[in-house]
Amino acid sequence: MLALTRSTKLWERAQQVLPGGVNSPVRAFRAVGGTPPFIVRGQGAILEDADGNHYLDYICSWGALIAGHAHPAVVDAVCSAAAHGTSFGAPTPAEVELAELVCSLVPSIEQVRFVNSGTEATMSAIRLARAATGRSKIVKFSGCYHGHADALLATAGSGVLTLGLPGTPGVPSAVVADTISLPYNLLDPVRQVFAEVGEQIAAVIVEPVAGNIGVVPPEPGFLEGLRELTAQHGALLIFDEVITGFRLAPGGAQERYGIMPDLTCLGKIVGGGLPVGAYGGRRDLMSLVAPSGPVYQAGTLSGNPLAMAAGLATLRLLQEPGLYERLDTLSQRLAEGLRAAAAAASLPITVNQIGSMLTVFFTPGPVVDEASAKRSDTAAFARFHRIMLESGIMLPPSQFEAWFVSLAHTEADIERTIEAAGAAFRACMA
Ligand code: KE4
Repeated sequence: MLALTRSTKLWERAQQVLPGGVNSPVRAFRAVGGTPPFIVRGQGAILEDADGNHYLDYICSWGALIAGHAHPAVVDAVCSAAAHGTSFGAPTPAEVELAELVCSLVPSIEQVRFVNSGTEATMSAIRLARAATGRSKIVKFSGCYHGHADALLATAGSGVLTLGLPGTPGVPSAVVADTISLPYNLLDPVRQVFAEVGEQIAAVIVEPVAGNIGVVPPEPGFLEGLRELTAQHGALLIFDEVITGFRLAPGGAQERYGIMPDLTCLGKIVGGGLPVGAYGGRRDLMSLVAPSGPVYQAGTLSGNPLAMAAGLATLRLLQEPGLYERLDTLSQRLAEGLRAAAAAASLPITVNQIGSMLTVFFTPGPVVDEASAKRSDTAAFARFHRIMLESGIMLPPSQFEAWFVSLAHTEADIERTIEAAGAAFRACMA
């Protein structure tokens, strides 16, 4: 049994002063039960909690820490930047350097604007798409999560799906009236909607690989179909690559699948663990953003030197040849090992894995959209999560999230995880 004395005391204090004791719902362990360990430090792939327990980490700050925790290059860059001041509210060299690097890496991005979260990135991209097309309707996909901007909380994934929340309390129905939510991985409903109201659709926003249903890769032809339909009807295609950006390839999912969206949203890795989001795309679109154009969007701390330093250090680390192949190899081994361990325990699971992101669904599958993901046995997942935590392995506390492998994970970590999962699967079946 984990000793969580200090975490328990912190948890009691936290719930007095923070809603649900957290600053983001999924961290509260509501879906898996128990007291969330309070983390005091991370090093590489290892987290340490307030009671001195250590965990092999597959949350990786929900995907941001692809280089692992406290990577020396990132820490040095942030400390050096901090020594010269944390924010000036004025242009700085670092934001130009990071923007140039992002534009060189992401195929569709000719110009980029930094913001402070993935939510800000998608919210701004939607506003830009509506301004550029003069249209109001937005198509999204059930189970995909694009942050908590009002218009995008309809049938969202991640914490909304995890907690079974009605998607949009507090959001006036008028705000989501222009949001059309369709099943992921099906083109016919998209064709139907375009046939009916295509001239009113400003954009289709999609996670090119869904991470917030749990990991659900696009079926062959799905992304290509969205590209064709949006081009055919004068709507924009927005790739929300907050998770997949710089994870699935240097140029993200759009490089891996060879699809050019009109706008791309970024977050997580681009900030190296500090608060950075970004949206970018074709120059003719981005030139509409204030002050070069009329579409207003702003932010006091956007592009601040610390966050830019962390992002630059992280993206530069990812330039080393062979890193993405290593991440893919380790993650494929993990996925295969989990499948074999569950089969040995006669436990029907589905493991969806692509690049260094994966999810173990407690259902025979296949899992290709929100509806099939929701067939998962979330109680079994909760038992599995608890047993793995007791074994010193920190998994995302939700059936509907992605596990992430970082550059700090080793072959030995993967084998340890597979072995622990085998024991946990057997215990789940007992
Ligand atoms: P943030 O506003 O949390 O930086 O980004 C929102 C967002 C946008 N788009 C995608 C594809 C995302 O995955 C996210 C945020 N991801 C969740 C977990 N999958 C963040 C974890 C949390 O909410 O605490």
